[in-house]
Amino acid sequence: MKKLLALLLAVAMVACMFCLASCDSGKEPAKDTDPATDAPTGEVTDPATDPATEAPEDPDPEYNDSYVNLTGKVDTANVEGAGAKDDGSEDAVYLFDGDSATKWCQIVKTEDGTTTIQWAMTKATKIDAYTFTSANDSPERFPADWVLYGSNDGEEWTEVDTVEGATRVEPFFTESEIYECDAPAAYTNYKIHFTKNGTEGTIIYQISELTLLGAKA
Ligand SMILES: [Ca+2]
Ligand SMILES: [Ca+2]
Repeated sequence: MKKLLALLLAVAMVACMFCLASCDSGKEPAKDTDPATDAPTGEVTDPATDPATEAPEDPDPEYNDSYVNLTGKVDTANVEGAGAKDDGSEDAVYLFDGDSATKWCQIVKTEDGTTTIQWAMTKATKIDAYTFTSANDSPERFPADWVLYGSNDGEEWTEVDTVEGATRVEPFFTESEIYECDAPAAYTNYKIHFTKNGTEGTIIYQISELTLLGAKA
């Protein structure tokens, strides 16, 4: 009987040691798959959620009936229009990044309260229409009056479109109606002279996206 008890005790001890060992080894893989360390890395490198992979030249389904999105043909190295921030984080180039979370925001200090943004296309491109997207705050900064010009030498400019009394676009991050150009033609350079925003006395203009559209043939 004593022998049997001793044997049972020995078996129990071995089983217990085995259990401890396997619990221990079970902890190791858990450290490697810790979501706190792995998840953020996965998000940053996930191509599906990286804004840089969202090519703006892809036709936007919203315009499929009449237009294709030509914003990807903007030469982003040749966009002029300083923003309000010294670090350049609100410059006009952010109108063309396909991200409504970034914006062009300019505090106008000219006497007549007007300001101009300018950009080049990678090649002469006919812009038939365009939209503005509102930004993340302050809807009163949305422009009301402007003139769009085109040029092929950067010196002689031709009026392409004039808008007066545009409807302020709300809520935040919302795309405007489609503004159709009065006199579209192929140009390598474009500029917009903003002459008035939506609120008397406001000297700040802001838009998050400028989407350029070409009519379908
Ligand atoms: Ca943007
Ligand atoms: Ca028009």
